Amino acid sequence: MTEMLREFTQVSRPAESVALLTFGTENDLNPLSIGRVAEIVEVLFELEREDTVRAVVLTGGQRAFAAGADIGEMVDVTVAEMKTRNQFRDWDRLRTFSKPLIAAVRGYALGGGLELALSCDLVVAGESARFGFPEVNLGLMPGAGGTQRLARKVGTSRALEMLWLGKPVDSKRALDMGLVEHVVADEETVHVAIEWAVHVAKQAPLSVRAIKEAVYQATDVPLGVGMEAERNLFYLLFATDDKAEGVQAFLEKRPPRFEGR
Ligand code: CO8
Repeated sequence: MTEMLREFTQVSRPAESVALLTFGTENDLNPLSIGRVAEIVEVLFELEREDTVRAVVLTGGQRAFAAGADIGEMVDVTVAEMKTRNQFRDWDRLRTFSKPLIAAVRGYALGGGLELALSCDLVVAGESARFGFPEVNLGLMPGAGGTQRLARKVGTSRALEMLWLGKPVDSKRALDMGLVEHVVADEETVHVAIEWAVHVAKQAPLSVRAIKEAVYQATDVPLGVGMEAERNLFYLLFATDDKAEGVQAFLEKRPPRFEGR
């Protein structure tokens, strides 16, 4: 059921507590202009504010998830203009999205398109998916976190291989190098991502959120600091109704009913 329609994005509810945000069109390359990224991020934060949404799937089209930034917006632009434009404000905001965000990628995920996929917590890829950072071919480099997230996810050498060669990798190689979590037939991609979202959405929301926060600390801070953060989040969960319900349900051998409190 479609609930809100905008220029570039569309939201539906394929299952209870799960929202599917589809952007672009099936057969377009879906280049990400600044306005398009702003729209995606704005819609995501509308979903962040909705209590009934516990997990979100983000997908593009069949030909492309997104083939990168809109190159047309980068012609004859000075450093000063780029800085004034401050297009990365939306990307920084995206980093604070607290609910589980799962990308379902078919076709090209290049440049800014791959950065968008890497901004998601998990990536389910269709067999047709092609992942790459071709910026080097334009005399550029990623600017929306691509070098950082890629290196964290696949290691520095594989990151350099992708970034320096500027050639896309197929879905099988992407799976082998840990760039994506799962590869399925194209027609199953969104469905499988939704299944994962449904599963996560059934878990205790405050646990899910705390786990996300703790896991991202793992790549940001020294081990001792990360462990302390984990412990504080662990203690905090003892203050939740969901922890009481989860433990009680286990003892009573029944499924838990988590309310996110
Ligand atoms: N931006 C604008 N237009 C594009 C883009 C793009 N990223 N990609 C393709 N197009 C246009 C082409 O110019 C062409 O236009 P026209 O029909 O007017 O000639 C049309 O789309 C179709 O393209 P092709 O004929 O090339 O289609 P193919 O199917 O032969 O090839 C490819 C598809 C492989 C995707 C090819 O188009 C390609 O290599 N595109 C460029 C991909 C690229 O370089 N992406 C990186 C862009 S830079 C970037 O993302 C930096 C990120 C910085 C911050 C993040 C911001 C979002």
